[in-house]
Amino acid sequence: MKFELPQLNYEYNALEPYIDEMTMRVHHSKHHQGYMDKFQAAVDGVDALKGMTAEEILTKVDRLGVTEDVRMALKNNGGGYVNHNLFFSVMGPEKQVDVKLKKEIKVRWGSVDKFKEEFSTLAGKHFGSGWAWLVRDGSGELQAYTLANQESPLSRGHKPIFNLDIWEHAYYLKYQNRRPEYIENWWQVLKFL
Ligand code: MN3
Repeated sequence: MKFELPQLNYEYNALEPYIDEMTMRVHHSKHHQGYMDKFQAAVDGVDALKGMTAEEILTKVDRLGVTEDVRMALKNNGGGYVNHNLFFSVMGPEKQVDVKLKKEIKVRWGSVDKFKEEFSTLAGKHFGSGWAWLVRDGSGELQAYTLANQESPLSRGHKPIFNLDIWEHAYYLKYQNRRPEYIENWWQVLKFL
């Protein structure tokens, strides 16, 4: 399969002042592109993967019967590609509130504010590079957790709803070591809540 880099449906400066233009530009055109190119190269090297979507590959990444080097290349770069596709699509300059999701969050966490607090704490405490996730697990329940590096919830049978990038490249130019401030501001550009 020939993978494509989804274009943003907003400008690089559209998330200012919460996420700055330079961060968005480098993140999308360099980091995201880089993951995609390396993923493409790994997939092109294995005939059996050629008909599969990126999501299928990540879902089955531990059962593909490929060498450990290839498995890690698929996991890291395929995860990087798919995780960023979601991340850039769930943000925007205008809210598109998901009323049904909000209702479900209220049932599960008591209130949207309580959910945000828990999610922010998880994201703030995560050690090293990774992502914070809201997912639907195998039985359809909402779950919030963090995963290291570019690991995808798809590989554990969970369906991602939205994600927050907590790699330093996502915030360092503007926020340096102030990850909690980045997280707090990110809620402003998450479309759904
Ligand atoms: Mn990133």
